[in-house]
Amino acid sequence: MASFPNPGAALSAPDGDGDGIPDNWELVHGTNPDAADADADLDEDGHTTLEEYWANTHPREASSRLHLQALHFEPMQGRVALRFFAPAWRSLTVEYLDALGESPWRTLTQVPPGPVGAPIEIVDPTPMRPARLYRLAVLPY
Ligand SMILES: [Ca+2]
Ligand SMILES: [Ca+2]
Ligand SMILES: [Ca+2]
Repeated sequence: MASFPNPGAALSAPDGDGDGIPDNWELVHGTNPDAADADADLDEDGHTTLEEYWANTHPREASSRLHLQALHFEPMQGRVALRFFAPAWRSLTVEYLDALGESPWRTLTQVPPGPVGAPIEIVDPTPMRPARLYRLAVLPY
């Protein structure tokens, strides 16, 4: 599960069509800076272009999307490993809940922004429970 907090008015780069995505990002990624098309999902990866901008993934490559894999390794003695691709220049937090409806989400770890996107694998130090929900949150930058 991935979530995308609204970066709101923090954006200062020019955004000619007012769709929340700066012109320069649209030009680099092949979307139209003159048409508000933030809701489009050009590569049909399940994420809108606005979500892809927040996650700094590519809106025209379906393999480029923010997603979280949970893995269970036997040698890890009941620990859960999480694998995801951290896009360049975005801060992420990995959060969890132990039951649906619990609140708020708790932080498992934070991933600081870096210049190069990189695959990340972390291990939840808590022994595996009957249920635990994880999500990736992209932080405003
Ligand atoms: Ca725009
Ligand atoms: Ca997409
Ligand atoms: Ca994509």
